[in-house]
Amino acid sequence: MIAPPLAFSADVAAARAAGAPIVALESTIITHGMPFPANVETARAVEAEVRAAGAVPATIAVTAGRIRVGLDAGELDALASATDVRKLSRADLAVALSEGWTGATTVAATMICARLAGIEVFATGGIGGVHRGAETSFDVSADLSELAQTPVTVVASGAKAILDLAKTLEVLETMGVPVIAFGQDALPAFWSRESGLDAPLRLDDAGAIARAHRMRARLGLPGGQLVANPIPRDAEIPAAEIAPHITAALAMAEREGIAAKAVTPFLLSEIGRGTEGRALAANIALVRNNARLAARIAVELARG
Ligand code: PSU
Repeated sequence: MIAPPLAFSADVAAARAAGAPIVALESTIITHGMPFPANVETARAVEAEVRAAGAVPATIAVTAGRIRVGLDAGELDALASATDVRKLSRADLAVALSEGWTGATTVAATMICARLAGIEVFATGGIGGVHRGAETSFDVSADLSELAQTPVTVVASGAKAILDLAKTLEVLETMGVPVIAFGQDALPAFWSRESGLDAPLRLDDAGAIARAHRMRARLGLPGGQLVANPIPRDAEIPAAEIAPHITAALAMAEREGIAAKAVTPFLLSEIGRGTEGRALAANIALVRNNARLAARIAVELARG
């Protein structure tokens, strides 16, 4: 088999050689999820959280026909300020590489790249899922089927609350994806700690999550785990408070005919505007918190 086109940063290459803990980070949140310069400041802060917890961050993106695993500060700046970066999911990855495009990886594509790079844990903000109205639009994120087939533990604050969370949970259950709430029974809802739904599973420490990850491998089960980590209390926007902003943004997306890959970035940006930046501040706090937990899980996995 010809090796996949991976290019490791010096840091990540050294961590791999030493068997040190590594946490994968995605790049769509940088290019399509947050405005400049908050995006690059957040990317740097998230990497710092991973390092502070004793692991090495590996931000993943695609440039010049290669999967970049680990970006240096200059590369991170360039990606964050570029305006022509494509959003790459599973379906786009091979074409983007064979055509030499510059692309940011979604949760699905980052999971694929992390597995190729031998990285078992990945932190993000919120996964994609079943969009509201999916019964007519059929808009279901490829993140869900990726969780069912690629063995990476993904730490997120649940699925984004712009989605239909009940349908998202149903699809994950059908596909056999463990949805594990961290430290509480409730499924978190991205900007809010509670969604009104309970998560099917709950674990209370990083070691237990690492043991469950290893057990899936021993059982020969394909796919990963979704760890649903609630946003820190002091950064939370209660569900009732964010709900009208979500409704308004969804109505505007409908009026403007926003579809497919453009939906999530449009909604995040509109909700950011509607809440005068509070939603963005919450998004930053939750992704940093997820990076901390992912690093603790990576440290436990590296212990063996
Ligand atoms: N988490 C965030 N912001 C984001 C994302 C995650 O806090 O923008 C990105 C991830 O890359 C995820 C994508 O895969 O949103 C979901 O997009 P879609 O709904 O089009 O599948």
